[in-house]
Amino acid sequence: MHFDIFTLFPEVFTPYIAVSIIARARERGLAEIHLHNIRDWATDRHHVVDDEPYGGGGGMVMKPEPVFAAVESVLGSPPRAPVILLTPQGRLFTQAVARELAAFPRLALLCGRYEGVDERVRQHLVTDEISIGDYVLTGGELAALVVLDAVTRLLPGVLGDPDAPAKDSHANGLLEHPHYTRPPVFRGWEVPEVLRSGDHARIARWRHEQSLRRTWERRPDLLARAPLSEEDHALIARWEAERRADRG
Ligand code: 6GU
Repeated sequence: MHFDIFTLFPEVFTPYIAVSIIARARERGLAEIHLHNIRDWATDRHHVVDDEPYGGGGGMVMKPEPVFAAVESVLGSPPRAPVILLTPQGRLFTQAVARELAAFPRLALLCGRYEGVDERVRQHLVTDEISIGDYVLTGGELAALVVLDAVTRLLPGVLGDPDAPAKDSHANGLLEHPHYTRPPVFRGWEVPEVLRSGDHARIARWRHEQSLRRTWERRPDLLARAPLSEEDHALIARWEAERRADRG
């Protein structure tokens, strides 16, 4: 995967992409990350990249010329990759969107700043708009890092265990089961017996049930879309009955 990141703050990305799984993906040639400072394409003496909004109202808007010049000089005109604007007005980023993006050979991530980006950038340059949640950040940089991270770890060969993405929270529409490691007893708190039993079928059943229970308790909104078996539905019906009984 080839990422082109367009930003006014490339230095934000450098430390994160230099460590851990992203760094390893780059070293192995599985991910290429190119940072482009939009300010480098401002042609005036002071390299101005923002201006006041037409119609007034305060705040600053990113000018269209440097953004178009940056993206078109790197990706051609029209751009030969999806151009994704990170904005709180975009479609919500989910694991399904991460999987969708991981299928492209190349992606451009455009980080908005200030109060916004000139509308002509959205209309005539951008092909997709993504938000990472219903809250407001000061710019798209953190959102671009979120997208970069979530997509990179899905690329074939990036994670040591090729089955790892299938086990992630959200991969099957459910949250993950609890995890434990040594010691078997910590401050008197024991690791559940089933996990030390060596009975793989029992462990798999326990994990699935925990995963279902957690999702039911914490994120019931996810259950509506998760692929559930007859047994899952029966378990949930039992928990709901218990809950009603508890509430008397
Ligand atoms: Cl992509 N950008 C900004 N500025 N704020 C956000 C966001 C993006 N996603 C959630 N909040």
